[in-house]
Amino acid sequence: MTTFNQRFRFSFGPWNISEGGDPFGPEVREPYSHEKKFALYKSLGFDGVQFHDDDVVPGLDDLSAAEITRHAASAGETLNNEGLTPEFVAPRLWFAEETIDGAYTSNRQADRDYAWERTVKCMDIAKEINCKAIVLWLAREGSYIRESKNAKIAYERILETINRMLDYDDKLEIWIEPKPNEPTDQAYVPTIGHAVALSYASSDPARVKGLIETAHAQLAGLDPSDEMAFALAHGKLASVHLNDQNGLKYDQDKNFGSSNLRGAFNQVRVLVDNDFGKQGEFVGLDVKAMRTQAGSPVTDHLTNSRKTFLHLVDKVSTYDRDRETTLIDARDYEALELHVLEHLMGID
Ligand code: GLO
Ligand code: MG
Repeated sequence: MTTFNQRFRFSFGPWNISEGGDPFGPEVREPYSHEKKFALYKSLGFDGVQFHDDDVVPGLDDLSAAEITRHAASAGETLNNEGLTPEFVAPRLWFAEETIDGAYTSNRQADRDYAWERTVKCMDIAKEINCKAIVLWLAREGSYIRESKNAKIAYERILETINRMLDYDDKLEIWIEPKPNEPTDQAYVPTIGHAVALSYASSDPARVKGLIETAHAQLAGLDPSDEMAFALAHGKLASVHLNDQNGLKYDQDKNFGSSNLRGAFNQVRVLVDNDFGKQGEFVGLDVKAMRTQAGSPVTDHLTNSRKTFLHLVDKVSTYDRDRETTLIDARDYEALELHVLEHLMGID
């Protein structure tokens, strides 16, 4: 019997309801406005919205500070009316011409100036909509060819930006979302270990945390549940982007648990065992709809991933831990592995 644990709150970003365009072909579904997306959240079982800065204020590069504030205030009102919580705002530092070769780590001073101005706008927007965190997915902070940048200087620039942000606003938290590659060849801050090191090196470590995405850890060749455990051990797991990935290829954002159910079980287990969510953390799902899916809007990838998460919460609570202890004590890991697999297959 399914006994869903109600304490978890879920979130996603408007980009997770997409039209199916990929680098090889155009959109295949009708566009769906952000306002219409917000109206869907609650009925899909989601309470939190993740934003890019220009999801809140479209075209913000061409707007004055006053115009940005006005747009953000109205977006904040829409969220309030829908009863939704803005979980974070992320500066989109990978679209504009100034970010072609990176933002904070671009070799050009003018690009770095743009990146800082855009980050300030992002922080102002977050404040206006009552959002407590900025996510830094450092998309183009890395190199396409290794010799093009000085990595030591790049890391110093990232840390300097983090400190400037902490100075600019004394309440906001900064959550770093590590990823080892794509769109760059070698990304700076590829793992949560790098993010946590930056946190401790910063001027206010308590406000610098991490957001771990399943697929990003897998692309780095790491076990996502161990990455989460590392962040939890340092009190620095602010959020997650649960999804899945089938091997080392482009970032797939597959449905949670769809490729590696056992890996998903281990992620849910580490979150449940460490009370993730009890301080108000959201379970974020960064999943992408299949291009083959018809209709508008397509949302099954979100509801199915949420459902899988909750089924796995159930699996965690019904897992026979006494038997696990016995098998660990006997160091019979062959039997332990079968114990886990049988539990996942519903055989126990
Ligand atoms: C891409 C990232 C991206 C971020 C989002 C929020 O690989 O996962 O989707 O999560 O832009 O910063
Ligand atoms: Mg993500």
